[in-house]
Amino acid sequence: MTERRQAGTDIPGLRLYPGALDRNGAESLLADIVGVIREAPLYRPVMPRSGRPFSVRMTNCGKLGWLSDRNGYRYGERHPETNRPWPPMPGSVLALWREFAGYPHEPEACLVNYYGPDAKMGLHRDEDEADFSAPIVSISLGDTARFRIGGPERGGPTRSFPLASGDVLVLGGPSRLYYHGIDRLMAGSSTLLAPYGYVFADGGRVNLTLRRVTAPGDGKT
Ligand code: MD3
Ligand code: FE
Repeated sequence: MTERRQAGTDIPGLRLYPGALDRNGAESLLADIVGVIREAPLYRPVMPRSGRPFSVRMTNCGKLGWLSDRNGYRYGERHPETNRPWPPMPGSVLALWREFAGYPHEPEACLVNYYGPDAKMGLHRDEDEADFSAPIVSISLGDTARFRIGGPERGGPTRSFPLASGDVLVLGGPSRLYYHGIDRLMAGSSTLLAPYGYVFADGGRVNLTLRRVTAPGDGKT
């Protein structure tokens, strides 16, 4: 029998764990994230300079949160609208980092992206962190998305594969700095978000990205 190759395994440092979370695991993680959103509401960032709104809404948990506004991209300690510190990372989120990151320091940021049925994210690199030796761990919840990844240069060849609810994707090594984005959602492909219609109107997808931001060893983290 020919072994089916797992999507993306030829991208150096990328590891995909399809269905790493089962339905119960995904439900319980999502409940924890709804708790985060209660403390730190989803808001709509805008692009630097142009002020053009993102189609994705965002919030964060952990010590640091990723922000975008007219002044640029950066990490900060407070929610831009409530001005309160980000809520702590739930234990369920920390446990996923410890299981999948293979990195001996705690994550400092968990960016929560919410995609309504028509949201997408253009090709970009994650380069606002001071430590690229740590991987990024991504967890997908809800509707399946078509994920696109290229290489280290803008304009190079890209390929795409689906990210479904419960999938964990780890971006380490060279892939940590590759261009990537979300083309579109397969709207209605999951019922996971349905109980939270007051938070996520029309279903959609939640993606968590767990990150190191600062170089480790300068504190006790
Ligand atoms: C590949 N998020 O938040 S997750 C982002 O589905 C982001 O919300 C997408 O890109 C989302 O910055 C993609 C998968 C992912 C995350 C980080 C990466 C892929 C990556 C960093 C480098 C290369
Ligand atoms: Fe990204």
